[in-house]
Amino acid sequence: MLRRRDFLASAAAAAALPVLPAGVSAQTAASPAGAPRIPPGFVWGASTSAYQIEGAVKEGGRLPSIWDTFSHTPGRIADGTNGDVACDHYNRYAGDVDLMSQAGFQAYRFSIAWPRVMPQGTGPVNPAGLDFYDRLVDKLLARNILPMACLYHWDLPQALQDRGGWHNRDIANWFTDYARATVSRLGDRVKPWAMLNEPSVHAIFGHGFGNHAPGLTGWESYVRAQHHQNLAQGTAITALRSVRSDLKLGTVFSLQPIFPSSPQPQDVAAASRFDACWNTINLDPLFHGRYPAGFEQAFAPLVQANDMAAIRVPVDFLGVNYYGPSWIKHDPAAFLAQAGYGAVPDGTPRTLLGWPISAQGLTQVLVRLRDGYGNPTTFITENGACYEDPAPANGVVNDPERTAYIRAHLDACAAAISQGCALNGYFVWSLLDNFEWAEGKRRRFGVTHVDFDTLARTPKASLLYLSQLMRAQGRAATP
Ligand code: GCO
Repeated sequence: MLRRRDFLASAAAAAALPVLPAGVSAQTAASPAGAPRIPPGFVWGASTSAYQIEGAVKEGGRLPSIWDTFSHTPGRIADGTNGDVACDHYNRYAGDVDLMSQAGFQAYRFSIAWPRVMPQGTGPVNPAGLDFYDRLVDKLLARNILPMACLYHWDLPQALQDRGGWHNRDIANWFTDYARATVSRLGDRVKPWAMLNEPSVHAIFGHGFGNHAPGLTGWESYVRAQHHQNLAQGTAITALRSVRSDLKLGTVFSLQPIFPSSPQPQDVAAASRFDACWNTINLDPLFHGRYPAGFEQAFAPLVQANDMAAIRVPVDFLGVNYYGPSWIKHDPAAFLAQAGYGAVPDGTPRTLLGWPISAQGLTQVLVRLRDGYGNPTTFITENGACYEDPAPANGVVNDPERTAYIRAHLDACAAAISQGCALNGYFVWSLLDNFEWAEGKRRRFGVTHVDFDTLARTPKASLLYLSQLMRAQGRAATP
């Protein structure tokens, strides 16, 4: 566990390292001249998800989720690992909250594991499961960190998958019952609640490509999973409004600019279809009460009389997960509206996963929300990057590329705010190296290094950079 003195010692050591972007020293990083122009009142947070960090998959009455099943299926995870132990956050949460507090985070976005709270997915609540989140929330509040909970980050109880999962329309009610039980217990202390994490990504990868749990494939499967997530999200928001009046209810979408991989008309058209399937398949139903133009027919067999009204509900905030843009080409073999990943322009910087980097794209996404969706109150609920990190040395991991990535994206946040976008905060993905889904533990996104043998936590230079900024901004925010 990281103690305050160790943390400060690491910080001092890191300040001597050339970790900051060119022209920005450790001292100037936190100064008004060197820092992104983020206004006072901005919320600085860190983000995680349950299956990726908690471990303890058999403790406290938890039963398997679809990710337990999937990760234990040979060949599904690149390095053969699973989330059985992950970061053991279930048992080490107190140290992790201390770490956040020492770094200066003001908020923490985590997810609740449905299979802890309702192990069978429906029916009786498991008190021991909720007790864990009770302890976590109390610890956060004791450290003056605002909890933001997400009710679903892809870990569906396996028992519900066995009943059809997101293909079964009943899931709107199953999810709402689970949401109501969880919020009834924690809503006295947790106010911001996100319903779903990235429904389009869960539909595309989990129910279309099949490279994520539950490993289902094909267009029909994708459409069903997408519509029923939209419906569950709206139904739950409406139900939670009557649980308490002081809740802030929202949801989290992955949004990104989509570009055609060539000026050919068929690639331009494919990019537009992919944009619908990734971005507006979430945005249009929630904010406008309709599916994107050209997709109404595909969804028509599933949409019942009151569905679109149930989905179009007011939200108090929108969480935006942003990593980078995609370039798309026409691909007759692609299950997703014949749109597939195409060539990325030469010279485009990329992360270790090959994901193109464009900080400007983050500003574009927020401007799109401003112009097309009523400029909702937003938080960047995930932003971060995967790189090959060196081993810890002198109590720190030197990750200059991740630090530069974060800095550039904070500048993009500042640009969006200056253009009138209602952006209220930034949650870095992720607090900890974790179980990165199909990539397993070999791909790291953390601002804190986790040794998966000893489970020791070591700050990365990117965390120290953020810490400097947060402390400087925090001071600025305090009159
Ligand atoms: C997502 C998920 C996260 C991932 C992160 C990096 O955006 O895919 O919300 O759980 O770990 O994005 O891939």
